[in-house]
Amino acid sequence: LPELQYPPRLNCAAELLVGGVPAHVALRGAGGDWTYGQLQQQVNRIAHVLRGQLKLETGNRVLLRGANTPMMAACVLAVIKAGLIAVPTMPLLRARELGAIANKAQVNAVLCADNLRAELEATALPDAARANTLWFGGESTSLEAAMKAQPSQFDAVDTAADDVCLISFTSGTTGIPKGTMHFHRDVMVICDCFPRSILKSERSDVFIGTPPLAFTFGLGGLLLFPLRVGATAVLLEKLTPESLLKAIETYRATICFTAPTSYRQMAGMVGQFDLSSLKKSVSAGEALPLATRESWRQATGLVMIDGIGATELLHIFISAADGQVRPGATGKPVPGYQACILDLEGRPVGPGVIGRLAVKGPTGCRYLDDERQRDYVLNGWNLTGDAYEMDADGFFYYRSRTDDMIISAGYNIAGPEVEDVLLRHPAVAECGVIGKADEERGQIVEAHVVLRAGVEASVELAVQLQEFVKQQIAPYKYPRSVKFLNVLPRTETGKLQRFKLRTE
Ligand code: 3SK
Repeated sequence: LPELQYPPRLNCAAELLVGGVPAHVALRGAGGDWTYGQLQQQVNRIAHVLRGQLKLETGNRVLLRGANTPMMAACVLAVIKAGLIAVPTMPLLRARELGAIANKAQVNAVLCADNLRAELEATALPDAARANTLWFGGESTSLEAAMKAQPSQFDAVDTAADDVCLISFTSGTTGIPKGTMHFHRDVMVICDCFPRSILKSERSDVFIGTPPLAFTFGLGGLLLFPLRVGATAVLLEKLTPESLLKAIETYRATICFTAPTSYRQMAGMVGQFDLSSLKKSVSAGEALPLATRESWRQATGLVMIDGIGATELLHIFISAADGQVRPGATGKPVPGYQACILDLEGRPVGPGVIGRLAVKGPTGCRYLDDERQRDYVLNGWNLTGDAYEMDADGFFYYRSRTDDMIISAGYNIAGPEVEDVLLRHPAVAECGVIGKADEERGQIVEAHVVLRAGVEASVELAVQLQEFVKQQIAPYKYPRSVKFLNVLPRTETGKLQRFKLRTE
């Protein structure tokens, strides 16, 4: 088990920033490279602006907006090093959603990338936050201007290991945002669990990927984990599957973090790129279909490291790598965490029975002022909302979200199992499978399918897809209804919003 012992006074940003050799490159971005020494200085100058110019006080909250860039990373670290609480927000959020977050979190200041200015200006912010808004990343912006006059040394504010340093918002797959609070200790814990036991990252690694820093999957994978081992992180905006492959080649990246959909798309194009530097590919944010794992393996020779995490628990808590990977399973609890499967009454069930996943460990759910805390934590166990099954060897298999289990004519059908089959059909680019109310069967299986470029939707193709499913899994699981869409509704973090498919 990892040690996970931290001093009672701890500032996680300060702790992470001393991990790197000053001359070693910490961050690489479109605008150039920052060594650990330069990153430290930038962070210190921003911290001075926050405390000295904006007069923020320990525990104040700072809304952060920006795509993945070294400057955005420096802002997150500076807020925390200055004893304040970072409230990162997804770049694509609109004024309405931002206003709800800013008010719920009672933010006192905002650091916003210049290219996201319009939406922030349209947002109803608390008055103090409006007055304390600084812009960065543009031609002549107020944060960089203010930084020029600041010293490059800053003594980290003395915080307790269990002071909140991060409020991370999740809209989850249901659309109603919840703020999850995390301590300085929690940040160190996630750096010392998954990366040490499963990823086995080291100083020579170059991390790259797509999840936004505002999503804890990206914050960990593309900033905190690399800093903890003194490695390099590549932070790039607007990566597509193709430009991510190109960037892996250009930056000689060794570890990639992205979602299953992205791996699936990249698998079809890898031949055009030199990926010889890539050693590890981490998939999370959504369940990994076996078909995607296989096509990535065939295309690259790499065995993907799958993982399930949650904003509530900050990062990945079940995963596996190397010889521990069992096809179809997410893996085993990451050392430090425990997991079990509960029935509807909250009693543990044995191997082979589908139930609610419950997780306990060194991080856990602390919602900001939200009644849903009562539903998420039961006797110290976090109920993540996932339906899972465990085998006799302790491997955990994802079945569906608990509210996505389809019950049709008395059969329990997991939507992702049907999706996995459909994804193996050459015409299918993406799909989402849901239960649709039906008088006769209670629910029927309905598939929403996005076709590959150049494939025409037709009744004949729908029938072909139905037959394809019947041939591969129990015929009662086949989609009685097939709908063709141009695009699937997803959250900003890439999770499929099945509730939207139900109302289509
Ligand atoms: O929400 C998720 O799926 C997730 C995955 C990995 C790490 C962190 C998170 C929030």
